[in-house]
Amino acid sequence: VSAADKLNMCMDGKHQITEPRPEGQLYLQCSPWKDNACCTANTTEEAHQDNSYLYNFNWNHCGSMSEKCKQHFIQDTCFYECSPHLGPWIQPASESWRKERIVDVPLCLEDCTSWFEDCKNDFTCKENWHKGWDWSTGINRCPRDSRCRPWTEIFPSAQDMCEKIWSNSYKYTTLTKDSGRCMQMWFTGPNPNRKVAEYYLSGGP
Ligand code: FOL
Repeated sequence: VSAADKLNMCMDGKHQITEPRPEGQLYLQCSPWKDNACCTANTTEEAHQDNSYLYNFNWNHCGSMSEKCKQHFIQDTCFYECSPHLGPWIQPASESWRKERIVDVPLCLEDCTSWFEDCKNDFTCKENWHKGWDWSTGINRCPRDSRCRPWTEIFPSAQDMCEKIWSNSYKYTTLTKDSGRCMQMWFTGPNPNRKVAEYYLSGGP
């Protein structure tokens, strides 16, 4: 894949489309990606549902997740499914459900810390949400050996959460949005992440 292509491409995941395209109807929290996206309108509607068909993933595996926490997981889903500027961080994946994944995407400090702050009073049972669930009922439940515990016992810091929850999809950074050198999960207006990808493709720090 050439550098020019890496600037605007979709990962070969479970739901992403082959090439980015405008999609006028993206739902609610995913609407910032409407001018150029790797997701469909259907995917973005599903992203806002509990136990959606995307991954049958149950946010409420330790009692119901707080609304403010859930908003960040919805935003993460929008970012993961819709982003056309993840090229520099796309790697082959070893899971059965996707051919490619993202690794070490430098996440802006504000997005990681606000996510952690809004979830830190919730409960969970696992630090890696990609693997090791009990799927016997069709949605993920905590396995017998993983009890529900306060969020901060599983994730002592924002860094732990952002990096570990999706097996290092994200890298924690102290870079702020105004740096132009970190990826933003939350933005309004034109996608600021294109320039960030451009920076990393042209050699980075
Ligand atoms: N968000 C971000 N930023 N990065 C991601 O990689 C990501 N991935 C998902 C959602 N948002 C993301 C997908 N989540 C399973 C669990 C979670 C999941 C997708 C699939 C799952 O089926 N886990 C099985 C193992 C399956 C396998 O590896 O073959 C399990 O053991 O629990």
